Amino acid sequence: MSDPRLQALQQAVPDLRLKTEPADLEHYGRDWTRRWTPAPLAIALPASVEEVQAVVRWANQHRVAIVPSGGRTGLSGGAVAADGELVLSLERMNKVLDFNAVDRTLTVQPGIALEAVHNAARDHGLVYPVDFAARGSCSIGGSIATNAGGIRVIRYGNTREWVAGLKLVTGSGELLTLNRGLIKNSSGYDLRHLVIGSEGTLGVVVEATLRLTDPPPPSNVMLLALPSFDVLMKVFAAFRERLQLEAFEFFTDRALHHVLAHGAQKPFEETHPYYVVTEFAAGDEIQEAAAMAAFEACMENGWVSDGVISQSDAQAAQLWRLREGITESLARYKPYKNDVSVRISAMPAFLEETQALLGQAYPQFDVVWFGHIGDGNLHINVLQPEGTGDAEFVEQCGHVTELLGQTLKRHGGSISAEHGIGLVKKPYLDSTRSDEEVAIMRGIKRVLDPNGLMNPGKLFDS
Ligand code: 2HG
Ligand code: ZN
Repeated sequence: MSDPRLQALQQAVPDLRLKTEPADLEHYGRDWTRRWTPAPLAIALPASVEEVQAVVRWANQHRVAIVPSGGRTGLSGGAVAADGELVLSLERMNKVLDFNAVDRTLTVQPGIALEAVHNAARDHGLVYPVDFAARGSCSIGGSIATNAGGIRVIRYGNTREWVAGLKLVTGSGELLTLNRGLIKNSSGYDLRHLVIGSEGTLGVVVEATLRLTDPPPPSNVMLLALPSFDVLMKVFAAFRERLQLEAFEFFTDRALHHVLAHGAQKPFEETHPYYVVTEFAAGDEIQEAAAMAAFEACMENGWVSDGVISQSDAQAAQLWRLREGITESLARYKPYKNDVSVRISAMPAFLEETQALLGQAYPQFDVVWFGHIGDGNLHINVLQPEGTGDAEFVEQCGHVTELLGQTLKRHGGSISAEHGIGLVKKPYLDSTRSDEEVAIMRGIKRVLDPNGLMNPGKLFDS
């Protein structure tokens, strides 16, 4: 460790674990975006809040930028360290600190995986209902930093709804204890909510108190085949008005093609252009009859061409794999990702316009559509055509995102629904946020991070 700044850090915090091996810099310097070459200064792996504070104070003394780092499963480049930053990995701070049965809260360190939170809640007969495919690898701190959504937002809302308290080490090294697990707290600005979704630009989340809830009633999973795009919202309405939906997700035949190529089991003999996976409460005969009524209404109207309902947990998991396996099945193509949202009511017009626009501008692209229809959130993955170079592809995809941004502006949508802005969507933030809003965000950052050291260059340029 020849860098004098790192020597000073080790001296200031003798027990701090530091890594500087090239393989570590490579591993901790990137997230799932894979588009930037990792080049961090070093990796710090603190084991306590005090160590985090000491690292941040050192960073202020030496003006070293910090990239807070969880599971690095992000898809917007929010956890990339490609410019001599210190990666502050929270992976050693991964414990459950407290369970409170009366408050129904779980207090955890930020580096704990989402799945470990699920398991800890289940051990106490409760659930933490935020859920998505990266559950095994992502950290709770990262999910707070992006206000992650996932597959059950339609029923339970985003991460924001479930964070009852936070501890934050600010960019100047102060420790803030925000909201302390209170349900009601009408005492001015709720700084907790400012931190949620701030992508590590205001400080480091070092502890979270999460709300838990009752386990959901027994449910069924149904896979539906749809003949066309324009019936999608009709099918959604038919199911939502009859059933308590836990999830309502869609994907295209192209998405299914990739998941099947990745080892999933083919659901229907025939192929269909669109598919829906929906999960709903099905604990009794009334609910089961309602599900059948929804299905039959869709069949009679010609909105659904085929369907299968899960008969066991194993089959439910198999059906879910068709949707949840999409991201992994596309990973080897290094797809360019878009994660956009509009109000549910604007979805039909937005979908139609966007499909036409992309078809016209880039007919050669393999565009894989899927997402959380029930939340107005679409994922549009563009795969790099053979023969198109990296630089050309990124430029074309930038143009795709510009077109999307213009369409989103017309429909009042957002350029990032649940993945965050990070580096990938930074040039397009103005499609969703006004200049005045961004100026206010910059001002807030200056208050909490006066030297601009917390994840600089992510979300916006300081
Ligand atoms: C999902 O909904 C995730 O599966 C990932 O948000 C989406 O890979 C994507 O574009
Ligand atoms: Zn998603």
